[in-house]
Amino acid sequence: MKRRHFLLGAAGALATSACQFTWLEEIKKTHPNVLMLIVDDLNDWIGAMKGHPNAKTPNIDRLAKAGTLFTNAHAPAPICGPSRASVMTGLMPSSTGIYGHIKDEDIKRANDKAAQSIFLSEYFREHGYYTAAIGKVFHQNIAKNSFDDNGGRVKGFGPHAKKNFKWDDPRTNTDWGAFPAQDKQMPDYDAAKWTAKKLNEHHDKPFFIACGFLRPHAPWYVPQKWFDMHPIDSVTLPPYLPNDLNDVPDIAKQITSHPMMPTTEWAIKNNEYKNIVQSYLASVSFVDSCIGIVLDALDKSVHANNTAVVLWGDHGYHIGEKEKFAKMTLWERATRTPLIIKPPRNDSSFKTNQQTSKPVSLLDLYPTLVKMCGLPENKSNQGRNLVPILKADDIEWQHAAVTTYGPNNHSVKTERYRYIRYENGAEELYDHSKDPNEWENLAKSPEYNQVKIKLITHLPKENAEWSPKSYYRGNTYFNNKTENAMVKK
Ligand SMILES: [Ca+2]
Ligand SMILES: [Ca+2]
Repeated sequence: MKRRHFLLGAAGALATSACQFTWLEEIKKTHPNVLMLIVDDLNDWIGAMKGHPNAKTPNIDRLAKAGTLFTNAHAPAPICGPSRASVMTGLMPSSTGIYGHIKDEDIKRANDKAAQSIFLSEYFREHGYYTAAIGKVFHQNIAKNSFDDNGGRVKGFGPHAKKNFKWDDPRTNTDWGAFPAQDKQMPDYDAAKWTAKKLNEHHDKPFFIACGFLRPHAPWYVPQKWFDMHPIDSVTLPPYLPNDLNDVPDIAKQITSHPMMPTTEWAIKNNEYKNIVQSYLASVSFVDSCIGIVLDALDKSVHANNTAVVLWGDHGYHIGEKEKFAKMTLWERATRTPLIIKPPRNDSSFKTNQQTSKPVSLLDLYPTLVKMCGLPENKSNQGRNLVPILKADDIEWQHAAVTTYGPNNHSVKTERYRYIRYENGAEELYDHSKDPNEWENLAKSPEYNQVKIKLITHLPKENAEWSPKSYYRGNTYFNNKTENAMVKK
């Protein structure tokens, strides 16, 4: 258990109570605190990313200015369970076989590779950090013993109206409307307050504190004042192309079929499209205010100068684009999510007020935070250390961001292109330099053959079998995958 004494070893015999404070200050210069903020189902509708002209997120925007905003960051998987498992284990879904949801306690039982993993928080704890978390960090909660202190998570996604307002299907949380009356009735508000309190405490070790917010995950219920911030008459609809799916392969339609969700045609016909856009914008503004509570607490605390802050959404979300209100696709709307890394203020080697369009993955968080905090590399990490980008954006970066949705269905995103290849060999290709909405599938155009050959080199070399511990039952394609994995078990 050499690792457990990593920081203590560095301090040597100095750790007497009289000089403990100075000792801790010294330790934190090379081993800063980490505050990790996770926002469920957050797409690029934040002010700093200009994903929607009506987005109002002053707190997330000020965090972005204080560090680096990755405008081309993508989830390892476009669905909560595998995306979070990937961030916390540092392993790709194509290595762990976690393609669908998974119970927290089953992550390390998914397959042999997953069993070897050390959760990000455990790695920090093993190297002398105090760790604490609240809310939705893993898919369900906070995996048992994965943090020293566990503030828990309320069941579900917050208070629910007695009767759904607009959409009522027991297979989904999807519904929208102004509810409940006050912010303090929302679990995200409590999570922010709990985290603020932790930041106000003295800690005798560097800390790693995580806070997992639920909004803008559906139901899009937040108090009326957040709807008032986005008056319905001022709401702009996102770019929408009817019949956009006419040029995608059948398998793309199969894996992205979500029969429990409203379709865009339904929303237009029932005059609900603007209401849904408004409720998602309101949910984002609400969660932004909770993030503000935490950031204000950090700013006022003794930890203000030696704490790195990282904010990420676990994947994006379609708000009507490509005929759906859903995540769970390999397209830009579902893979792209905000990633902000703010360095500790007392380390001037990092850039602030920087935006980068280099393609990166949330998988890169583990090795990046380990490096930022002066811990030894975890050799099993499959992501990339982003610290060189945090120090200068003009470096060479030949990498692509890979998103996986089901075994051997992958999307590769570079600065210019998105290439998708499904398990049956079907393909899509989009050129973002002229088609940021991914409307025109160029995969069959011969002039792009050379481009495709290059993009294919980024596909994962390993495609683990679907783990019998993982499950997703939402459409025929995934129902069959889940059932087959169970039978094989
Ligand atoms: Ca999610
Ligand atoms: Ca199309």
